[in-house]
Amino acid sequence: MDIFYDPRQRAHAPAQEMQDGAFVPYAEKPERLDAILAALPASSAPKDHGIAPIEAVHTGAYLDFLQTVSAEWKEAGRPGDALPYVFPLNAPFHDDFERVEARIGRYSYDMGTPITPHTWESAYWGAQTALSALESLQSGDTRQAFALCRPPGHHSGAGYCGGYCYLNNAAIAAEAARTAGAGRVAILDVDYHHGNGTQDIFYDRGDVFFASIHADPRTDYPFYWGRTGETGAGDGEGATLNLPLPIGTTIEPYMEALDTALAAVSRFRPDLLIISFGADTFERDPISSFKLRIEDYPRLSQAISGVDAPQLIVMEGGYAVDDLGAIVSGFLSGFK
Ligand code: SP5
Ligand code: ZN
Repeated sequence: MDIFYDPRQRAHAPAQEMQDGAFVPYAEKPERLDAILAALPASSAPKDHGIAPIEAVHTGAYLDFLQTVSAEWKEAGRPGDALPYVFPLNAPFHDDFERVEARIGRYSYDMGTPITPHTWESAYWGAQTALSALESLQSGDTRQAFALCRPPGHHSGAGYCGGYCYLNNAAIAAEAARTAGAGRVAILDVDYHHGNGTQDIFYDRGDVFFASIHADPRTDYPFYWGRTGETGAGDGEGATLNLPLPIGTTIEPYMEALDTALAAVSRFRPDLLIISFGADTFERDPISSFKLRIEDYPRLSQAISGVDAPQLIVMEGGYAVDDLGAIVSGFLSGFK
C-alpha cells in the first residue's frame, strides 16, 4: 500500500485546549505522527497540488482567516495560541470585525481548536498529503493508499474549524476526485466522533455519499450533529447515513453497524471510497469511550475491503499515543 506523509504536519503544536471546564494539555499532538510512522513501512512525500483543490471545498473568507489570525492575535498582544471565547449563535454573520476575538469566534465552533503560527503550514500539507494519496490511486496500479494526515479534518466544514480540525482532508480529496472525473464518491467515517464537517460539506449533494459510525451525540462530542434523522437534504436526501452507538460499544455491535454502513456504500456504487479513519474507538483512548481492541482493527479493514472501489484511507483522530502504531498498522494490514 502506498503511504504518504509530510513532516511539516508536525509544526502545528498547540499547548492546551479547553476540556470540561479546564485547560488541559493538547491531545492532538505531533507525537501521534511519530508513533504511527514508527510502525509503518517507508512513506512518500506529497506533491504540492496548490490551493485550488482546498478552495474547492473551503470558503475564501475562512481560508484567509486561517492564514492570518495567528499574526493578528500576536499583534493584538494576546497570550498563547489564538482561541475563541464568543460564538455567533443564531446571530447575523459579518466579516468586517476589528477585534481578533470576534473574527476567531466567527470561524470556530469550540474551544478545543487553537490556531498557532504553524497551523496553516501543517494543515496545508495535511491536505496535500490526502491529495497525493488520491493521485497515487488515480494512476491505477494500487487499490489502496494511506494518507497520514495531521491535523485531522473531519470536524472542519466549508467555513469553520473545530475538533482539532482546520482543513477537511477527506472532503478535499473527495471533491478533487469528482473534479478529476469520478462520478460518485463515498466517504465512510469510522472515527469515534461524528464527522460533522464532512457531513455539512456534502449534505445537499447526491454525488458524495457520507456514512458515519460514531458515539451517540446525546453523550459525546460534537453533540449537535450525527443523529439518525440526519439523512441529507435536496439532491442529497438519502446520501447521508448516521449510525450512532452507545458508550462502551465493543467489536461485535460495531461490526454490525459497519456491515450496515458498507451495504449502503455498496448500493451507492461509488467510483472511489474514502475512509476517514480514527484510532479513537480504541478501548484505552484517553478522550473516548468505545471498547475496540488492537486485534479488532484488521476485522474492520477486511470488511471495508469488500467494497468494489479504490480505497483512500485518511487519518483522523486517535490519542492513545503508545498504542497508535499497533492500531494503525493493524488496520492497514487487513486491506486486501
Ligand atoms: C478528530 C477528532 O477526533 N477530534 C476530536 C475532538 C474532541 N474534542 C473534545 C474532547 C472532549 C473530551 N471530553 C472527555 C474527557 C474525558 N476525560
Ligand atoms: Zn475523533
